[in-house]
Amino acid sequence: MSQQKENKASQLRKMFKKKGIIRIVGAHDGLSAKLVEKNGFDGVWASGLEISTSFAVPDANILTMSQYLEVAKTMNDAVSIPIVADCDTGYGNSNNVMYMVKKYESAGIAAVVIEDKQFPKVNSFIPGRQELAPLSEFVGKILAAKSVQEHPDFMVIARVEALIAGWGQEEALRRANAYVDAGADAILIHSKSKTPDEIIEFIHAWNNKSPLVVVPTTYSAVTAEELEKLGIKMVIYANHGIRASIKAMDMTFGAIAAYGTTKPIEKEIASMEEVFELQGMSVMKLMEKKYYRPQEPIKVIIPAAGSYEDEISLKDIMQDIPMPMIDISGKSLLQRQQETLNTLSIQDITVVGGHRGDKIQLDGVAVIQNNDYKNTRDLESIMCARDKLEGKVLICYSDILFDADVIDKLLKSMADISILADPTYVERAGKKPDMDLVSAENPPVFNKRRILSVAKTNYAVKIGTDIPEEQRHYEWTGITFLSSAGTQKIKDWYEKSKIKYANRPFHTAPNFKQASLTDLLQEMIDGGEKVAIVEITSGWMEVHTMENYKLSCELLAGK
Ligand code: SPV
Ligand code: MG
Repeated sequence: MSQQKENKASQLRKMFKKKGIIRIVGAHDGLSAKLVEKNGFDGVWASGLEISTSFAVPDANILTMSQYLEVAKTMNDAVSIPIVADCDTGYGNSNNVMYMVKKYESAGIAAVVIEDKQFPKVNSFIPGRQELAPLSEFVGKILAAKSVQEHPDFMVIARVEALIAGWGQEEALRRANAYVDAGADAILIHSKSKTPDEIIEFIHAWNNKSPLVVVPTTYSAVTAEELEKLGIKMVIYANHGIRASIKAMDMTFGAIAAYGTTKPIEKEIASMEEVFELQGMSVMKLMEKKYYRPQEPIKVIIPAAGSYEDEISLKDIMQDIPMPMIDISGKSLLQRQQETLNTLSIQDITVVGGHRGDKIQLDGVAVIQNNDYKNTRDLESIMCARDKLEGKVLICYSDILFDADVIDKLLKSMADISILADPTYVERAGKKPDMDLVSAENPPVFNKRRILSVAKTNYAVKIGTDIPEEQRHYEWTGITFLSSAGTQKIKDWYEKSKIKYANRPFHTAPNFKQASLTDLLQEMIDGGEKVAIVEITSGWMEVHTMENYKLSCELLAGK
């Protein structure tokens, strides 16, 4: 846990107790508040005028309390300096004031300022309708506000609008006195005069009865130093942020409209680096290094070295084209595989070529050559991509088309080694003698033509082309998923078996060099490793024969 930070109300209180003037600046969102802090000011004024303007509505209580509060909260979250919130008249009567104080204080706002005008107020610089509330009513609001605050350092500042409304010095003093007597922590004496004269007159008469706050919007020539000398405790530059941004945006948009390009104004506006810095991107990056544990990326290995010489129907097309590059209705098979994998955020794809491997090319796909492809089969091709056999790996044959959801289902498997298998092979069995089949610990449950997935994890007992008829439960799709531990196991068993079976038949292979992945998996199963079956009944097809090829072209036409 981070160290307990000082309450912002206490932070502000300390400033009020210390010597020197407090300077705060108006803002209307997290960004403008951050710029106030960046420039070294003591606090942020959550200005009613700025917030209203940012919504493009008049500063006349058009927005609701919760809208103002939401923005004040955003500002408070964006900065480490205190927020002094402009709460207009308190959004109603004393009941509304009590609710407002509770909400603002619990949101971490250091102080609220309420003004003694009638609800709904209008901005003090709008001529006409500057109606003051009766003194006693406003005293009631201050008493109400002070009665509900939780922390003694939270401040309620009373804003006297008598000079704005033209009621004169005497009324201003009468009110200020009454408000401080009711418990106000400071008085904001507001003026729309072009000079500070009436403020100075008030200060002298006030005689430091409580801290004074001013908003020198109309008497802007006065300096903070002069105000400090006069005894002012806090000065609010109330609306300069929004006015500056209006001008900057308007000029920028006008220039873009006029030039038809943003080039001439690029140097006039904040760079993207400044934008990122203000967002807190550099802090986020630091935190990311510390805490972010990204999902381990999945690598894909596609063994694609074979020439399909034994597949008479494809022999002609395959003579000059490797399987990954075969065109399926306008896109190569590999591109279709890549697009599907990319939808699952899988980008790291390596193809191991052999026969016409020079022709395998696709942006974003790495290609490795199995130079001994004529004497080897897919296991050796997979091992050519040894560098990629690290962490989570998906191994997929080059002649398989698949839907993203079946891969997604496979990737959810918690087993170290998982194969994607289809039990509906029964209907297609017999058509292809070299079909890779799987015999399972728990055969799939058939009820007429409906199939139930076996609920618990099912494991392969046998895998390969040589499974006796009565034990054939699934067709293997040619797709395998390995966890990090699974990848390590594959490598370990490969090395072990290579020595053990050198120049000897290896399951269905006449020798180890000509082994398939299924031979290695069978060796592993026999040695006690678990190969989990992830069952699917659709969402994949192989492009293994001319018949398959034509069907895939038909199915994917226009896609
Ligand atoms: C505000 O910023 O909303 C104020 C100060 O109330 S002023 O607009 O100067 O009255
Ligand atoms: Mg205001």
